[in-house]
Amino acid sequence: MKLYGEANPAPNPRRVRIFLAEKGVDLPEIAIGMRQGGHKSPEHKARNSLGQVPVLELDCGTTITESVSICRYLEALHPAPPLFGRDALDQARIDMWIRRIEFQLLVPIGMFWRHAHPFTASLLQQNTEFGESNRETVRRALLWLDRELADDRPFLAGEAYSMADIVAQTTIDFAAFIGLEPPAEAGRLAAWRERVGARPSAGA
Ligand SMILES: N[C@@H](CCC(=O)N[C@@H](CS)C(=O)NCC(=O)O)C(=O)O
Repeated sequence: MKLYGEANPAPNPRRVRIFLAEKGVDLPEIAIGMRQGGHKSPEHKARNSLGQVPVLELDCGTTITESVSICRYLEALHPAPPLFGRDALDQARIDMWIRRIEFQLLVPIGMFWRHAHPFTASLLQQNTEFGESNRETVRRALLWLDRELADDRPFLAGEAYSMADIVAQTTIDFAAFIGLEPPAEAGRLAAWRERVGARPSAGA
């Protein structure tokens, strides 16, 4: 089994590294070299036609190309500790939070990154006005998330740390890296970030 990824701050490969660290599973990652365009090489596109990372390549040559799907596969191989839920309700809540973070937060963060950030300016035709408009969308989404944590539950989907926390942590850390820091008044979100950031897996 081979894992293709990229060093931080790339958020999606980091999801898999944090997941593996939480599981205590050693699966070294092969860095694809995004800055050199390695993810768009014919060799990598044969693994993932979208030219993205992470990719998990099985020994039979089959590839899994979505970070959450890779983690679900690894969860089946290494069930303990469970990071996708112990029972039906846990599983549904974790799935719900993964989808909410991806749609409410990751989409506008991605749009800001693609259309307003100087780093990506040479990679595509930017619409900076549209890109900048996502700054406010992200801010509102982070404040919404802060309100959602008002019941003081320790983790996003409830009492137990889960894949939902990994998705949110990597997304929000990336947002901060590109200049979209959570608003200062989002105190519950800050406390949650500190909690997940203190786990040894956060260094992955
Ligand atoms: N939904 C995919 C997204 C993967 C993704 O966008 N990866 C980024 C790196 S963090 C990438 O490869 N970007 C290059 C591109 O989209 O061309 C997943 O979760 O694995």
